[in-house]
Amino acid sequence: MSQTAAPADLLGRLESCLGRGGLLTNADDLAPYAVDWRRLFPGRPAAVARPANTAQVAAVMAACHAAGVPVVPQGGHTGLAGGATPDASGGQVVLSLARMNAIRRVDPLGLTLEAEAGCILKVAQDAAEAEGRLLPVSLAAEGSAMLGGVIATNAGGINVLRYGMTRNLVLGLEVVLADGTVVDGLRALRKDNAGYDWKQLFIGSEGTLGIVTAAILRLVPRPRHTATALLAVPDPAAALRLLRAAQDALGDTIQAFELIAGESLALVAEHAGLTSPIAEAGWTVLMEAGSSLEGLREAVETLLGEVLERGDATDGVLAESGQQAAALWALREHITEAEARAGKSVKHDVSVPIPAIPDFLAAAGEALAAGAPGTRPNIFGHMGDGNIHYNVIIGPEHGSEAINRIVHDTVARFGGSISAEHGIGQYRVDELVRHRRPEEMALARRIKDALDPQGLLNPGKVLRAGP
Ligand code: 2HG
Ligand code: ZN
Repeated sequence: MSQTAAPADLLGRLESCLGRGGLLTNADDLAPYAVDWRRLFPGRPAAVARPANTAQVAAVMAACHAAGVPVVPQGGHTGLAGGATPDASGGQVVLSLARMNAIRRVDPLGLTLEAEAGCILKVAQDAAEAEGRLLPVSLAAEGSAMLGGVIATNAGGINVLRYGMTRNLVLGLEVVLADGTVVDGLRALRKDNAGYDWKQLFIGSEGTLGIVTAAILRLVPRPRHTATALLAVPDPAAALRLLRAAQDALGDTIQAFELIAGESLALVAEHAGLTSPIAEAGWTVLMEAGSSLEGLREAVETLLGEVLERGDATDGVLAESGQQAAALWALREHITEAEARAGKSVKHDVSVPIPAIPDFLAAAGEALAAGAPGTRPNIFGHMGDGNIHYNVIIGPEHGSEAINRIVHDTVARFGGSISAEHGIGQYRVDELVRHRRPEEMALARRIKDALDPQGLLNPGKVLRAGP
């Protein structure tokens, strides 16, 4: 639906249900909600609704539904696919969940945390930590990302190989539907096989099927010991041999296994001023294991000795303290920012079956060199999950669509996905159509039509706008 302005009586109605400060309409106030942090997806909201509780979200949705006005839900604004910004019509209402930020309960024995959608991920992590527990969703944007967005995008991050995607951590969910109906599924149950597990529909739907207002998340016992190591490896195949050896030696204590290209560390050195403590290498692995049992460090030391001996790693450092571990992670966490400073880049958040990673990387490199000479790949990601951020820094002569196609077509050859963790947003809508089977797209459309028959929920995200 492409309206050009929200009707004035709708804005009056929203103001009366949200109270003073709950509705923003003047241009200066709207500006921060109009564009994503990378400033790639600018839009123009008609207004920004800032409800303070679920009843107000329901009232906003009911009013917009009655007026036929689209709603774009927004959390911490840290997404990379333009999923939370309005279009430029001036006819969409942004629904910010930022005021709904309460942590309602942490249960250290039942291992659950209940919080509202606007709660910042880091705040929720800290609340779990205060009880000796771990909320195991960890990503670079955790200081700003909000739980509602983390759930709506089924966020991934660095600990997926041990704990799964956000989807695996949501026990209960409360959502508001397009017409304002509140569906309360806030059950703190590990096992709940009663009927359809409908919450899974909303997790990862990027606000196109309903608004996440609160959730109960699964916590885990916080491992008492952590071992973090940075290793130089000769090539991605050696990194996979290292992964296999780490799986054999450390089992599921491995909680992060990140691959970083030499070029990525060079960008971090150049643009963020952080340098790696180990010798320059074509590829680097940052791995971390955690356990409450004694002997973890010794097991990691033995593993490192063996892989260095075999030549699967050529240099390495095992952090001696939490501070050193944080310094190793800082190298990884600054890649996105360093890339942004290096110029224009085209992001690819792809996954392939783990054993195929070396061949995929070689094939993508060849395809880019042939199809888009002069581009500079910035390759890093969650190798332990098969998820590579195959970003490409481009010059003015390069077109981003052509580069998307080159990388995504290579991904398709290896049976991969065009989005492992960032989602589709508006950025990948057309590529999704190219890469998913028509039956899968038709099924998605039937689900969308059933839950949002007027197409008012975040139109143009995930699926093309309109019927
Ligand atoms: C990460 O793994 C994030 O750091 C961001 O998913 C990736 O900047 C990117 O492309
Ligand atoms: Zn990532």
